[in-house]
Amino acid sequence: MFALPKLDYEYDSLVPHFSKEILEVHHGKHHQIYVDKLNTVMESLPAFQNKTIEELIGNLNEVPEEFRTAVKNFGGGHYNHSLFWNFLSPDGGGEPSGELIKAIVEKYGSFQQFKDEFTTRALSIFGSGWLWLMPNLSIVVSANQDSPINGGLPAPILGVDVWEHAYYIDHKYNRAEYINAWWQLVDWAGVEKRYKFYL
Ligand code: MN3
Repeated sequence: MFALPKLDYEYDSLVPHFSKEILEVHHGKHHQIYVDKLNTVMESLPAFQNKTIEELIGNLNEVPEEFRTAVKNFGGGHYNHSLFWNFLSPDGGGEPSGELIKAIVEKYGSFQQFKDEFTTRALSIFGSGWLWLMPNLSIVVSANQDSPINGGLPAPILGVDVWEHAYYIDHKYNRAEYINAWWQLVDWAGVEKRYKFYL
């Protein structure tokens, strides 16, 4: 059975950038619902119950067709959100350092240019989805609860949830305001650790 991951911080630790209320709803309700629905689907898939979430959504073609969409959506919801919480820190924000900043500057010209491009891409996603930074520092979009690992790509090293449920309580329709708040929480030390893991 899959379980809602415990956060490394409290629901009120990300204030003022993310409110306690949005964490309560986004982690405590939305993410929990993906876990519950995934577990319900898994009851019909006894042969898959020992698989990790990565094995499950990274090999969707092995899942019987009648359950595939449900596993992709609820499994992806669980996987994507588990990454998302881990990308944030009460001590986050600012700029990366070390090998990562060097590589970002090499690819994008400057940290600001990278940030502008990532922000523009996040704002241009129509409807619900995710924007990811991949280990090779390319920027990848996923619709709905799809994930880069569905298509055999490695796990992203950073990403932002642009579903309205991620920001409506704090910012109503204003995704730009939310993305700006999100930048203040990015745990760059963790991003750099994952970046170096793939080097
Ligand atoms: Mn979400």
